[in-house]
Amino acid sequence: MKRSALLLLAAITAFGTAAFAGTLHGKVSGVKGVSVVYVDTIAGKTFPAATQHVTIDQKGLMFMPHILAVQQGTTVEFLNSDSVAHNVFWPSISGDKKLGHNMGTWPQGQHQSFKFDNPGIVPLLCNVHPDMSGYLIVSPTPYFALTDKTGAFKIENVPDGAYTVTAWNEGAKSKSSPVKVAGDSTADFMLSK
Ligand SMILES: [Cu+2]
Repeated sequence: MKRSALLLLAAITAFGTAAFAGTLHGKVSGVKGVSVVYVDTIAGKTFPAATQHVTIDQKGLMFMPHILAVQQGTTVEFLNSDSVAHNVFWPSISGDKKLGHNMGTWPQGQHQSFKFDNPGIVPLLCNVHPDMSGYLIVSPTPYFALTDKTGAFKIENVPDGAYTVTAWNEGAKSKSSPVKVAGDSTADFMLSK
């Protein structure tokens, strides 16, 4: 009797860990180019600190990549690969000017690092070259993805639950929607200016 109860408990536990997460996929439409989709802040939930470093290059008078998404707390290394000096600054994060910052200006082959502890949309600019722009999306959760050029996205391994999911595109207003994840789930977004 006791042994069968233990076996049942083991079976439930094994089934539970396998079943309580899924892939969230869908499509962002109404816009051109790459969009970013991320699960917004989850009340009462924290995540292991992001230890990964990522690089944004300034090459050919462009930010490369033009759009990058990272988890909150990630350190970004801003590299200059051009023969001219570049600057990196952002006037705000998600419109909050208090979070604006100027990294300074540096020559070819050098880089400067910044740890992004505040989530939000970081519009990257260079005050030497007004035509240069890039976007860093700092996601408050590890559940984020870039879309492909058709707008399709896939966020893997999202635990079952009710979330607010936000879709961002540089040419449109961001949109946030309540999304219920139960195993493999879908969420579609229609963005407009
Ligand atoms: Cu520049």
